[in-house]
Amino acid sequence: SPSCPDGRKRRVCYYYDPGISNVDYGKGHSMVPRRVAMTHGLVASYGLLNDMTRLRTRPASPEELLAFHDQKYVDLLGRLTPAAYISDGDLRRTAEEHGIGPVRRWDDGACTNDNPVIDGLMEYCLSYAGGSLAAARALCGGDHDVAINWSGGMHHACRGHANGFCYVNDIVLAIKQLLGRFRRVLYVDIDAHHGDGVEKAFADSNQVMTLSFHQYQTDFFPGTGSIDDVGDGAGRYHALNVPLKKGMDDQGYHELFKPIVGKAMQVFQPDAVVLQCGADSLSGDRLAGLELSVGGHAECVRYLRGFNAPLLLLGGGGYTINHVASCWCYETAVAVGKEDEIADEIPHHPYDHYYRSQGYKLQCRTEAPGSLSSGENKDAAAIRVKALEHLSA
Ligand code: V1P
Ligand code: CA
Ligand code: ZN
Repeated sequence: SPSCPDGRKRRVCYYYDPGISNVDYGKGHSMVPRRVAMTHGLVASYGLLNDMTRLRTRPASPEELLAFHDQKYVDLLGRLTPAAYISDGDLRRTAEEHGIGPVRRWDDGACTNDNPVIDGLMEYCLSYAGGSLAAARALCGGDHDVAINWSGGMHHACRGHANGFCYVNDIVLAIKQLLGRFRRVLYVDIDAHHGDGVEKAFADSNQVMTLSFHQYQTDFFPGTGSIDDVGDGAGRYHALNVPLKKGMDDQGYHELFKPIVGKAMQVFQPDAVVLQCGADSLSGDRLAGLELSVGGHAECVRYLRGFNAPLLLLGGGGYTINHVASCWCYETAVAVGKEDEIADEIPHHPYDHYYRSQGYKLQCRTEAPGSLSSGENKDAAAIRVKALEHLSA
């Protein structure tokens, strides 16, 4: 198959479980797992499946979750169904203690809970965690350079607690798997939200550096991840946070991303890289206010891929689902080195009605109009200086 634009070929593997299209967080919930099925539909319609090895879809086992999660929480996930939640008062209280339910509903039946009790909860968790574990194993085996799981990237989940739409933390599990083979792992998080669960899991480790770029302002979830939050103990300066103002566009973002990630690569010299590609940092997202274009978002993938370290690509947030699918499809093309060949016109396929509002175009080569683009933003420059200082400490 043809070589990549940078003259090097990448061996790419890809995980997709069609079961994701039946996962439903409830009416009116922002998280729509069907966006992963839409991504897969686009990837298939562009013929990109021919350029990747499809990973065998083996779900994780409950025991594999114990590498990070505690036994009580894993047992709870295994027992929790909507019916049991209603009929069993003890189970209901335990679930609520662990951040799941209550399924408060508006009059019209809309869900208002971040982490509702959903049908097939455990299957869903084992599927997306199994995907990230399989992807990590493929990189450990050394016969793939890039591994992709768009259903993963659930960065808020804690050891014994669901948080921010995330029930199990597939990223922590995958990084632990990678540490079996690689000495140092760099985690980069471009989701609009702070990657708090992953940061906390490795806060005292100097084998894992976590680096999150996120919208940061009062009232924006989860509220952590200030520039001064740098990890503790042996892990001091191995956690790095880049808080951003809403309205940040491609140009402003990359004036931070490239120097900071470049410096992290240089000083930390990771043996593997994990990139959480949350697509809620795209312009027009229903929850967040950053203004990246698909091209600007994918530039993060292109930039990190250029370092030639084993690379794990995961999904995450993303709430305007046609934009999410366009973005992750284009990033799949970047991973296999076909970004220059992919047509802007979306091929006919079963989900194409979702792309009507974007003129049936992927819109991967246009810059989003930003509001901070006139010259360098002062606050952003100060953040860059501080982050680079932390990396030289
Ligand atoms: O702000 C909160 C709640 C209110 N506090 C008690 C916590 N929740 C946010 C959660 C956002 C999660 C983002 C996940 C990710 O980083 C990774 C997958 O992208 C929240 C928001 C909001 N606007 O921030 N929940 C909801 N909106 C929500 C909307 C509809 C139905 C249920 C929840
Ligand atoms: Ca982030
Ligand atoms: Zn997010």
